[in-house]
Amino acid sequence: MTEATASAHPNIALVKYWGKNPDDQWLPITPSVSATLDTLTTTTTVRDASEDRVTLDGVEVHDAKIAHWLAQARTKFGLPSIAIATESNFPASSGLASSASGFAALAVAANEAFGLDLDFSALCELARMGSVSAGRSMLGGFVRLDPASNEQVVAQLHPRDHWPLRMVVAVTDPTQKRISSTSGMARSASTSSYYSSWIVDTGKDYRECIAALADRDFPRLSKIAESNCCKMHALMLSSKPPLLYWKPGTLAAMETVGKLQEDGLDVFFTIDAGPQVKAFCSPEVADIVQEELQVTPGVDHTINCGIGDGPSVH
Ligand code: 2P0
Repeated sequence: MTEATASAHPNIALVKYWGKNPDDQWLPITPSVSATLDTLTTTTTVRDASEDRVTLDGVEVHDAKIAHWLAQARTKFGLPSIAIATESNFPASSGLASSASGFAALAVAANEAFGLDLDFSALCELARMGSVSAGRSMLGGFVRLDPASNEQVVAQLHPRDHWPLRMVVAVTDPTQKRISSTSGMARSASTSSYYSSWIVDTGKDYRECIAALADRDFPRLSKIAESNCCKMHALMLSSKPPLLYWKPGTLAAMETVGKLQEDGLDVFFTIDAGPQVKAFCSPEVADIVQEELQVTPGVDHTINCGIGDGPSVH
């Protein structure tokens, strides 16, 4: 039997991706920068089968996103019928980037199981065919995804030991979001009058973020990451009908981060297409950030992560 297992971690964007290239659904319209996490992990086993089957956390499902990926991957890379069994140690589809770790693990496992022998660029493409952000989980540390790059679209900016930041996730609602990122960003592109400004601003934020990371300049990174995140949520809110991913606990956790900043702590927030708040901070203050977020009203629980590595084959 042909079988392989691979693991990958989610990544959290410091400069966000929200919008596809209209001519290439596997490429974003803007560049983005992320940090790959440790602790949160998706592990996926693939093997050949008489028909496609998908099991998520032990339950057989029909997952439209995986079915779409299979159809694309079959056409482009000649995948046979496969059984996919995938498990994550964190909630799926709730703004914790489970599709990024999921499709990164799936691409690596499929490449291994079926001897596709893809180079890094093709392997990233296979991951991006599931979710664009999965391309960023193909590497550890600090990663950029630049659709206009003359070199690799996905590249590592720095390995994880360049800057051992921590990230505390304040989980305010672990249930699945109602509007997927794919449909949300299509709505923003077609209905928001802010969309063209978002594209221009994100290009600037991308360059600023890369400079802040290179210098390990926390105040500069904090300012650009919070600003870019808030611009993405303004874009979401300006879509018609509006996209509101926040819960009351999301705002309360943002306030907690703001109070900790006033106390002089190196911490900033970022929020994705879901209600969880991610607080990046220096390692010295991670425990106090976690304690304060844990007692914030509306926060269900917290998870404390470091910067992690790229995918691994078992
Ligand atoms: C990001 N997000 O840069 C942004 C911020 C969500 C908000 O990448 O349509 O699951 O599958 O390419 O990759 C989530 O979008 O979307 C995402 P598709 P994906 O992290």
